[in-house]
Amino acid sequence: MFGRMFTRIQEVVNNIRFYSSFTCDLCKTAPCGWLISRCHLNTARTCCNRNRSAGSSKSTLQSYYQIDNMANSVKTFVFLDLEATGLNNENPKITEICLVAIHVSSLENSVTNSSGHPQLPRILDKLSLCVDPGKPINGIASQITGLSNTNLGNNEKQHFNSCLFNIVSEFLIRQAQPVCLVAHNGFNYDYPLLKSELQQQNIDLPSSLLCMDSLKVFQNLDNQGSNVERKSYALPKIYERFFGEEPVNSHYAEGDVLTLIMVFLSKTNQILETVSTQFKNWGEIKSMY
Ligand code: DCM
Ligand code: MG
Repeated sequence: MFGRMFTRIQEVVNNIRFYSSFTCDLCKTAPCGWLISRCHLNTARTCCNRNRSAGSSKSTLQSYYQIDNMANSVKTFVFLDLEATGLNNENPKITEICLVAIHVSSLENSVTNSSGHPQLPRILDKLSLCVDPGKPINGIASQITGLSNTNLGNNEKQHFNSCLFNIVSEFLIRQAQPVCLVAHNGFNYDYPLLKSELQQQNIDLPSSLLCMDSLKVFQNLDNQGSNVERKSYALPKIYERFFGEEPVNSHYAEGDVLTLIMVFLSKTNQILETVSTQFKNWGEIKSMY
């Protein structure tokens, strides 16, 4: 608790030093001391001149602090994994989605076993659904996920539709707020793919929804220290390094989510201390295609 607070104070001081050394990205004027700040979507460094001229000084700064505060006070992490028909360059469609919601208190107070490894907390809220992608699943994707056009078709699974969107939305709304999504390689794969599917339905999640990419988080944690060794940040590899064995049910959405929760638990404190510097807002995520 005090650790998080101290790190936060250090971040604020560093941000003030960092931003005061730049010109404003929007009005291009010289820096104006402590009032230079990130815009509310974290995409530009904006200063008080611009805010004043736009007549929105207070509200822009307020929304910056609101979102920053949200990232510092996340109450629920929703771990997410998607399976799909293929990789990015194949304009994939989702075949399976899994979300597991864990309250921050269960992450902070996780129990360790006799070998000192964290134990999975009792899963309270979980959503796992398969989807008919409406296009061929590539051979490798089908082999690793155990999902084929035949078994999804025989089981009469529905396409990704507004009904699925409502289920996901309601699942997120039920959680203690603010919620932060966590996906491994999420900024490159899961979030853009989900965004593409939502765009095809002309719907979207709230742009203020927070999201993190655990692959980036683990890379950044290593780069902060002296460890510059080149190593794989694939989810099974991180799991193996920490737990000394292969994860089970890799490439099944639920299996990958449970593996992700375990690797998160292996570094809970460090991750929680850096949420405010690692998150994006859903509004910043671009669709995959
Ligand atoms: N994928 C693929 N080929 C691979 C690895 C993954 O087509 N060699 C696709 C299909 C998977 C999706 O990416 O459903 C998500 O990968 P993962 O199971 O690692 O979450
Ligand atoms: Mg997966």
